[in-house]
Amino acid sequence: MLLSGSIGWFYYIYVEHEEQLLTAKQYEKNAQEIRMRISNALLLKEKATLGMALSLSENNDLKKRLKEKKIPAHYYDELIERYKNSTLYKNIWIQIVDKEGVSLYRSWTTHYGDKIGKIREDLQLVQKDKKAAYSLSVGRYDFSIKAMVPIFEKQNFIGTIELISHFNSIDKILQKEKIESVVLALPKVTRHLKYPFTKLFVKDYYVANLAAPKELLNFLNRSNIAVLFKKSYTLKDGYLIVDYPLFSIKKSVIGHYLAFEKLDKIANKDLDYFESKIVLYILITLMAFAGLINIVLYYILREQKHYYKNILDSSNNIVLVNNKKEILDANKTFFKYFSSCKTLQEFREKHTCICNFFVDETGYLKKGSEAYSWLDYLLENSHKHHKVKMNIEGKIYYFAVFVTLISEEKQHYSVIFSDVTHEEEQKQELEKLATRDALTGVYNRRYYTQTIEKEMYNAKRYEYDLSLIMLDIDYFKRVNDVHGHSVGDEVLIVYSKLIQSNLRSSDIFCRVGGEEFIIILPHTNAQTAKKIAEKLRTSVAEAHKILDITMSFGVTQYIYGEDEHHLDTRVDKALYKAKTSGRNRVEVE
Ligand code: GH3
Ligand code: MG
Ligand code: MG
Repeated sequence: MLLSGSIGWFYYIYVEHEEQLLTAKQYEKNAQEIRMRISNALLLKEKATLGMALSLSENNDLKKRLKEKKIPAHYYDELIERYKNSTLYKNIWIQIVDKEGVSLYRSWTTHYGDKIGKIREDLQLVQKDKKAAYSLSVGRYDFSIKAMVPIFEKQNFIGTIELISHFNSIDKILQKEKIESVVLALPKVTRHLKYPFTKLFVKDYYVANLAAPKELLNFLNRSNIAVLFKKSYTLKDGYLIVDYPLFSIKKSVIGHYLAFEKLDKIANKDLDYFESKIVLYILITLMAFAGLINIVLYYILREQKHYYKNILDSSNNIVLVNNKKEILDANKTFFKYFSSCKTLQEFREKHTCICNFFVDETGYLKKGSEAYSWLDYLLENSHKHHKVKMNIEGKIYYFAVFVTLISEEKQHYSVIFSDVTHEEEQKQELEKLATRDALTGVYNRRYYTQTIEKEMYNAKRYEYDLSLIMLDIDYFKRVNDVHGHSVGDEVLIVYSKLIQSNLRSSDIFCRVGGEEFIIILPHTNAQTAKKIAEKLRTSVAEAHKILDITMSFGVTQYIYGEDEHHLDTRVDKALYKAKTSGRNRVEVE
């Protein structure tokens, strides 16, 4: 009694505790990943801007003008344009500062002549050390990423060139992963701003990224912001909020990169981890229990049969004593499940084997044949863990099964079935969450990536055609802008239903981005896929649901042996072609 009570208690405490621990671990893992992304994006940007600043610092005309302390407004526009065209960075600004720290030229304004060196400690340091550096800092105009390079003429220090870029591009990189950003400058530096570039503020904090979503700014206005900086991550308003402190060149915190990831996106809990923990726990309890049974049976089986019966009856698990042919004994719990039978005798008369209740499904124990039964299989694979799905009187149960030999001579075994229905259902729910998109219910990007790989492998191996259709709503941004985000969401839901209803059961429909979808079509060539896409296109264009919308479609067929990247690029290209040649079209590549 005491034993099974404590096992049951241990069970619930353990699993519940594990679940909480798991969720916390998952959040921590996501938070770390996000911080890594921010850090990488910043580093890349800093290095690139530094490279550009270095090349500019060698410009002779610039040196000459710097010495003369006269650079006309917009003088370097053309040069900057050239940089923009030949690099990935479309938003760069330059500032040229003389050796006294006076700004002589700013590419974004005609204001100059102020002593910027006074408020910018990063600039002071470069002027003093005469070494190139990159930093994050707040000046009169913005909180941004800066690369500063000292300029020399014949060994003499004559000034500094500074290349500036914004957090916007980093924000964009993160957005691709569905992570929203709000970049804040602390109040103590925000006060340096005279002409704030974004004109966005929350409380006394300057917002340094133009695309900071309004709803998040409203949320921050309502929140105690400083609390967010104290924790590795915060869960609030359906978001996982991750803080990445931004340091000045002197290593003091001057701002914070706050990343927001929707919690429903993180439904992808680490299933394997979850499962292995449950199984481990089951194995430990069952082994302990089975071991105990062995000992009990060994010593007192004959003399004190009632004693061992008591122990077994008090267990929450079904405990059976079997030989290879039939059940010889069963504890009370057995009759809780098989309640239509009052005695073992009755059960044996009605059912030849408990295995008749097994549901034959992959991942679960099978009934086997007379020559090689489920019990044989269990005995031969006792090092593995086993689960069985049973349909008992119309109700589905899942059990972990454990078998142990109790008498070699008689070939008696004890078989324990431990009910794990709750855990299995929870796992299945998690699995569903992990593969389905929360808004539309269609498969998500994670599922797409897993599936396309498998489909490509099978198509090549069994030599069948495989095609992809990529679709994207036309001018969807306008829908959001004009009618609001919730109408946009509604459109996504209704139209993905419409698409799904037009597909065959073998087609796999996935939402791979905001309003981008991919359909995997096994056993389909490009010609047929094009016809299907054309059918989808007309049914969308003629649906008139919520709003009149159209979609553009890209179609491509898998070429045996190519990798996923090539396939994705081609279907993307086809979609791009459909977009650029007028939208509401199907294009094949
Ligand atoms: P195009 O014809 O070139 O595709 O134009 P577009 O306006 O559709 O351009 P784009 O594909 O770049 O726009 C995607 C927009 O989709 C941006 C974003 O506001 C919106 N969006 C992305 N995900 C969601 C979502 O889950 N809900 C809503 N309502 N809007 C979303
Ligand atoms: Mg679009
Ligand atoms: Mg799009």
